Parts: sequence; C-alpha cells; structure tokens
Amino acid sequence: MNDPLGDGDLTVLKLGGSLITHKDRALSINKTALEAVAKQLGKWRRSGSVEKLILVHGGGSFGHYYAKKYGLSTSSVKASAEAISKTTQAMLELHNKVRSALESKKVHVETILPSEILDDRKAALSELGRKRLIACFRNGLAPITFGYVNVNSDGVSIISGDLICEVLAKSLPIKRQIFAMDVDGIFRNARLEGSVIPRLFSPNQYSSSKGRFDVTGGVSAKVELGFRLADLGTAVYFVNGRSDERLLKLILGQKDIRSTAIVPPKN
Ligand code: IP8
Repeated sequence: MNDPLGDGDLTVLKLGGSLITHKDRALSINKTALEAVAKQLGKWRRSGSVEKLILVHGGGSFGHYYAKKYGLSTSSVKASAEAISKTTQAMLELHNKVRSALESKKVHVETILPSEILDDRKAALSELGRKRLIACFRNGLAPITFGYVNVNSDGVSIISGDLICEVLAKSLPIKRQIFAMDVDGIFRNARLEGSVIPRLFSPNQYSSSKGRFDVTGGVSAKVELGFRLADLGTAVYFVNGRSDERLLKLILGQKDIRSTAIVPPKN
C-alpha cells in the first residue's frame, strides 16, 4: 500500500497562540479568529483537495500564562506538580476548544498527543507518531497536535508547537509549512511598521520583541525557524488566519496571497 506520508503533498498548519487566543489576556480564547479558521478549513475539506494537512496549535494565553507564572521554559527546570498539572490542563482546555470549533465546521480531527508524536530526544518523529499519522490519513481524519509540557525524571520543559513543526519537517517531506497568525505576515519590526514583506531573504529583515506571556520566543524565533525549514526544502508562509480566505487559498496552493513567504534555496 502507498505510504501516505511519502507522496509529497503534506502541509503543516500551525495555528499560532496569538491568533486563537487573546495573547495578552489570560485564559481568553479568540472565538472570532478560531471560527474564521474553522470556516476556511471546512471549505478546504469540502473542496475535495488531496493535500494532507497536519495541524499543530500553540499555547497562547492558556499554556504560556501558566508556563510564565510557574517559571517553565524550553530549558529543563525543576517544577512543582501543581505547575505541571495546571499548565497541561490549560493546554488541554484550549485544545478542546480548537477541536470543537473545527468539528462544528465538519473538520474531523484526531488528536495525536504531543508526547506520542516525537521520539525521546525530541529530534525525530517517533515510530508511534508515524503510525498514528498514517492511520489518520487512511481514515479521513486531520491529525492535530499542540505544544506541551514535557515531564521526565530529570525535569520539566516546554515543547513548543514550532519545535514539533521543525521535527516534522526533518522527518517527513513537508511541502508547505503555514504559520497562521493574527497579523498579515512579517513586517520590519514588532510595531508592524511599513507594509507586509512578501518574501523574506534573510532573518535580519525582521527585529522584534516578545509578547507578554510568550515563553517560547515570539516572531523573531519564528522567522529564524522559517529559514531552517526552508533549508530542509519546505516552503514557508506566514499569513493572517482570519481574513479573506487567505489561509484557505494558501492550503489550496494558490499564488499571490497577501502573506510572507520563505522559499527553499533551490526554488
Ligand atoms: O505556543 C507552547 O506552545 P507554543 C505550549 O507553540 C505551552 O510555543 C505549554 C506553553
């Protein structure tokens, strides 16, 4: 049987925490944005597109709120059971809201727990993750996972949704990585000065600051990640998830969509 992960039509869509939550208001979902995303994905489903979509979402003012409160970060630290449990609980609550919004538009998803998808070193897709992704595609489900709290006997760390995207691109032939955001793409700086940059040629085209609760890096880390993904052969897009069906059009492979692209070097 064909390997559904090997036929070159994989798109990873990261729903940024700044899009699906009100990032500077603790534990607050951005219902309008989430519905706009769900509506576009519903249309994508109905379009009969053969693209395979892997969904990943961030923590926004759910996971990052508790991570910041309890001093969790991407480095391994000692943390209380309460810190671990509350941060995970917040991510599961957010995840459930994302699932419900998608389901309401008939986008049927299967949760792949973040702890299932990566190997122990967080450097490659796990064997279980590979099997779960294949099972999703064979059953007409869009796999969905999210940033999470990694707990092991040495300590606790935050694994961002962005890291999951990077590991996926290292392990699978990901054609396209889309970052759905709350702004139209990448601007010169965090004050959104000038117009959106249609194509980035160097990470230095952007300089930024972090959001209030963000423990995993903000936009400049994302731009640097974009270049690493492009080096792996993945075309990267930063797009506003809310407006004018731009997200839908990008998933469908349409060109000249208002967004920022990083094109793999060979293209
Ligand atoms: O928003 C962070 O995921 P991200 C997840 O993709 C937690 O960086 C638990 C804060």
